[in-house]
Amino acid sequence: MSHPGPRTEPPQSHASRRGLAHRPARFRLGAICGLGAAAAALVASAAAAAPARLEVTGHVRAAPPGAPVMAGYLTLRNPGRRSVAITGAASPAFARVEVHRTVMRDGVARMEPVQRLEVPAGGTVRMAPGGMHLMLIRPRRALRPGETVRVVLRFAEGAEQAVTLPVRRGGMAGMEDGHHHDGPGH
Ligand SMILES: [Cu+2]
Repeated sequence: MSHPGPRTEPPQSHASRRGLAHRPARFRLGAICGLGAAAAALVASAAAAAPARLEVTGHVRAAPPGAPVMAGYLTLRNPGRRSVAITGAASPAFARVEVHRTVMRDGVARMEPVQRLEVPAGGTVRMAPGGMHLMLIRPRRALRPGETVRVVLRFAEGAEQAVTLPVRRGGMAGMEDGHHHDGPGH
């Protein structure tokens, strides 16, 4: 499995960026800033107003500066009576966030996206190196141990929950840490 990395960014995003530059700058910028603020407010209010579905602890593992990806590990406990499914995640500190799992295939460890992570009623799902993890793709700036990262988890029914994770140095580096894993030879 592969996810778009820095080298595989769809050409359309360059095209649309170029397209924007040709339109009336003042109007466009206003529209974009307005949209951004509205979207941020929506995320904030949704995360604040909705009761938390899961009890979440965890951390983001520190990576060398310049690393294109970082790995986060969550423990997700569902105290409710209904199963909760995570179908997406995002963070203001990263271009993209995906849920991945590391699997062995033909004797080779590979990572693949998890589209739907089910936390059963009364159950706990633990992410761990070599297994499930949050793949935090393209940090917007270097994150040092001691800093925190805000991650918003998106659930199947559309609700969201924000969690704040500390950046921590952690044990031995796994294959999730600090290097890109698209295609062969990377
Ligand atoms: Cu991964």
